[in-house]
Amino acid sequence: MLIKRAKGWELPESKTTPESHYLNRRAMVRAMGFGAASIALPAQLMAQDKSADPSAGLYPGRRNDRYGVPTPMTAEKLATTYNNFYEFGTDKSIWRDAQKLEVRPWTIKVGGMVEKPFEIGIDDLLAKVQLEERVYRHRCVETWSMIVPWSGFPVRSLVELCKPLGSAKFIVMKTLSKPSVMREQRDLLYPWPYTEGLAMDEAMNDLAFIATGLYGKPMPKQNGAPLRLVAPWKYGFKNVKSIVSVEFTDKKPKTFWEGLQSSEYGFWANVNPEVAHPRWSQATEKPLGSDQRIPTLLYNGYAEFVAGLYTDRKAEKLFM
Ligand SMILES: Nc1nc2c(c(=O)[nH]1)N[C@H]1C(S)=C(S)[C@@H](COP(=O)(O)O)O[C@H]1N2
Ligand SMILES: [Mo]
Repeated sequence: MLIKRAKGWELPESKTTPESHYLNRRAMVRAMGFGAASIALPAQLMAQDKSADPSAGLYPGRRNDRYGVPTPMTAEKLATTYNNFYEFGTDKSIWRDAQKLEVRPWTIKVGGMVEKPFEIGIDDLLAKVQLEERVYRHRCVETWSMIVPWSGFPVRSLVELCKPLGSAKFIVMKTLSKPSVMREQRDLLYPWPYTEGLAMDEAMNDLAFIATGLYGKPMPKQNGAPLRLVAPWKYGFKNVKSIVSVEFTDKKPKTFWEGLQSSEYGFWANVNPEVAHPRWSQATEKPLGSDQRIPTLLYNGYAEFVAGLYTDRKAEKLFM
């Protein structure tokens, strides 16, 4: 997203090749404090790794096909090693650094225009919702795309738990602030913390999802553990990761990317192949792992579910 390095989104595919499983395993072994000898015991390691996350047994959620099951699914290895998570760095290969993020205990603060502000731990939240799995398209504004199975629950379930006032018009979500681990947060040129939001009717739409898992497992840290937004009809930057704050307001929030470059990134950010980014076309996209570009679809292929949200908003910049 390329403020400092205008051509970063054009990285040749050779530079975006994912790390091998071998490296992945090594990082895990190191993280767990075992020596090289343990590499011979992957099954045992996997077992220990699972028990390390108290929510591991909840995954995968039960598959919900109502919004389609797009294909082909992106390889797990690619989706978990090619990431945008600027808190850890501005290139795509932050997955190793992101392992330093501690996701337990994890508390989400609920406030703003609600009946009563409160805090809730991630495992208490997971106990209050019904997890399901949805296979969604993801379209980054930089023109790469993927299709992945998220586990999680509708944003609507979160809203209902939060009990916003009837006068609330937007839900705003923010990422953790932790410059000691999220090193890029020391760069004060960025309007940290990463902030995103939805209008209330968007948040209540069936498609709007809070993902807590990916590929049938708890959310990898690099993908936004322990919970992140997924609004698949919008450009990927709406999908704020590692959420610690949920607020309700009657004023349109200023989002992270708007704060950085409001001429290029807006609040609505709905996918539209006919509306170019000021610096590049949005007509096509490159699925991760593919050499071929494919046409991009209006609302990223979800028009039948969401187009109605915008019929009375024609005056807004809906597609940036
Ligand atoms: N906190 C935070 N959330 C974020 C980002 C980020 O840099 N920081 N990048 C966004 C962008 S641009 C995209 S495309 C997606 C990428 O999600 P993925 O790494 O799981 O594919 O996360 C979004 N959420
Ligand atoms: Mo993105």
